[in-house]
Amino acid sequence: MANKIITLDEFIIKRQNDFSYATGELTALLRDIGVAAKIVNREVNRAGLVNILGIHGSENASGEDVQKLDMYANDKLIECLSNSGECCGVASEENEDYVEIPPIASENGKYVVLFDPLDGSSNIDVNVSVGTIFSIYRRVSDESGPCELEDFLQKGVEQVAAGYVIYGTSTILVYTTGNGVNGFTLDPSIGEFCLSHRNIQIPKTGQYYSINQGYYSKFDLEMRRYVDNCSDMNLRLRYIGTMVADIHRILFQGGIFLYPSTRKYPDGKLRLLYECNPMSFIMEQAGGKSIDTQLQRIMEIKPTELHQRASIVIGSPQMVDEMKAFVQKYSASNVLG
Ligand code: AHM
Ligand code: MG
Repeated sequence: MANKIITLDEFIIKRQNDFSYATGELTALLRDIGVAAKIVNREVNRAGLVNILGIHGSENASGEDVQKLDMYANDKLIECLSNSGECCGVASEENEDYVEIPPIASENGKYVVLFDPLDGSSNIDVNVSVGTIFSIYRRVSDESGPCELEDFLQKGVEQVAAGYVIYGTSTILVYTTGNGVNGFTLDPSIGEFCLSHRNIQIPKTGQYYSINQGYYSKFDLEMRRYVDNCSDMNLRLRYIGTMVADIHRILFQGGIFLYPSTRKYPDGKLRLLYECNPMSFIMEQAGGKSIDTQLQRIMEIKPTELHQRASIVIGSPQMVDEMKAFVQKYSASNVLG
């Protein structure tokens, strides 16, 4: 007998009890994100037709303004998250400041959602995978009023859910609520995300390393030595330039992804709140590890601003431990001369 298909909506409802508040609020939020992901997916798949339908910033055939895809994704997420009344505010990589969401039926939402609407935007125009990353926190400010900055500046360990969508050869949504990680593949024929990867576990070690090696001369000495070591060990280098896609590979096949500090980005390039924390929550829930190049656990960093950047080393637990030991040993031998 064929396996029964479990849709994302069914799964979210079934697993509602995994979540400590278990009131259905988070369920509604995750469903909103699922809807936004389907809409963004449709547009990403039409991106190649942009020259027929009109170029960004111009008018399309129907006389409407054609938006840049990342702004389109941004607007759709905000629109969908405003629907259920569970969310009192959102912060996005595309917006300077956070956006308050007005209450529905005069009840303020209990959650805030942070996201990178379209990660890997340099890959959009060339038909290479892009993604959406999201992170959900329970608000800490008084529920009788609008959301406040402190709701967004929480440590990654406070996340109640996080996930990503990869718009690749197929579209997959992966998420966690702190009880393991599951993946859902979009079946375009029925327009539903269907459970395809149950309880994802990252291999303890792997053959891949992923870093923009073009910046080699701009890395710190320890990082250059570490990269040399990866090459000496005959690890395979893979770098797509979309964090979601590079980490997706590593999650399934094992390996390590690094975006260290460079001369241009002394604190790293990737955003702590929109990229590093959610991907770290997923990775840790799948048995992996995630630290910065100061060897601090990413999810324990206290954010001080919305667009804060962080360096990141994330992936198979053994490989992150080896990287840490390598850097510690190398820095110690430098001190000793
Ligand atoms: P974006 O959110 O503006 O797309 O930037 C983030 C992306 C990541 O997806 C990726 O890992 C990184 O930037 C690539 O940067 P670089 O081109 O410096 O290697
Ligand atoms: Mg990004």
